[in-house]
Amino acid sequence: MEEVEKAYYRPMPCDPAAAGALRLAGGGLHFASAERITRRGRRIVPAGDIPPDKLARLTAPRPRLCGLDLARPRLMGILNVTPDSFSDGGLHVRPEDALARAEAMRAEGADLIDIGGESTRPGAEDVPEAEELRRTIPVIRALRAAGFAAPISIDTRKASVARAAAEAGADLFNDVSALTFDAESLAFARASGLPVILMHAQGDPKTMQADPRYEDVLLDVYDWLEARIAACEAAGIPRARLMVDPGIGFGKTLAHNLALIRGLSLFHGLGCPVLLGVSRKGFIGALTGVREAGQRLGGSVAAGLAGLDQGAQILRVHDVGVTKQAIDVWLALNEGRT
Ligand code: HH2
Repeated sequence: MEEVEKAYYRPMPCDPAAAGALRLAGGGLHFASAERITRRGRRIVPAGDIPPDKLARLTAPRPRLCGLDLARPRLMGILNVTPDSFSDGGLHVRPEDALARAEAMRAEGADLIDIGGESTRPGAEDVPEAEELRRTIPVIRALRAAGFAAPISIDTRKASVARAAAEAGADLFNDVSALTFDAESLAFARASGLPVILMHAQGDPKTMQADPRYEDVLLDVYDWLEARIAACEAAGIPRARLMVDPGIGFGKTLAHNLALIRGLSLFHGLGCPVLLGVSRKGFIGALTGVREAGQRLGGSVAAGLAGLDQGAQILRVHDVGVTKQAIDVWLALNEGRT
């Protein structure tokens, strides 16, 4: 019997008044057609041609995340408490500085804060567990002690760090290894009940940019995330608790990163909220020649809005205030769509 080729459907956002327009993931964007993609080619089909189970995944409203309605875009402010992160390393190492930064991002419009104690920039070395705990936990404790009310996510690949962070008051587990780095992570994620961000990466930070290769980056990343969701479900973590992220810059060339951003709406087919992290990243430097990460604001905003055009529910950013301003204008221009 001839093997049936797997088909993927990328919803193509359109005017809400278009004939047959459906809401994308219960949010403000609509689609009336989709790109039907196989490993042999692509063609555009009406939304009515999408198989019902796949259409249901694309249209179902996403559950609230830590109380946040994901029908409109949300901002995750980055707080790296590391000496060596690629753009904000060393700035917020003391808990009082981290606290001030978190409060400032909140005031600028961050809906949640992502705290990381290990740089995962290309070439970064692993950080020992004790050191990562020492960097992150006092900051989370200080934030909660100060009455910081927004959700906090812990950006870590280690179950022990995620556990201690949750005990200190973190609400979300953001794992750039999608629960593959630490054998304990699946079990911890299940038992804790925390929402989890599953991010795609090829290889580990030390070597991931050496020579990344894919057959078709968009479809390969989709398949990988789909398999990670299946592994989570098999371990007792419901899909309703998961978010997905294509992992811009994690084992990807410039062409790979661009293909993932252009095709981002494909990932709604996984039935989970989509998070995009483009802020200040190397691909912006590669495109523009801007070497200083802190000077990549224009490119970060442009790439972030491209993600919103594809229905991304969460943007992970360093520059909260300016991105919030851009989102507010984007929302007004899309009025009736959002
Ligand atoms: N990017 C970085 C770290 N964590 N988490 C998710 N879910 N998505 C991302 O794109 C992502 C992430 C890398 O950026 P940054 O935290 O700014 O730098 P560093 O790893 O050097 O601390």
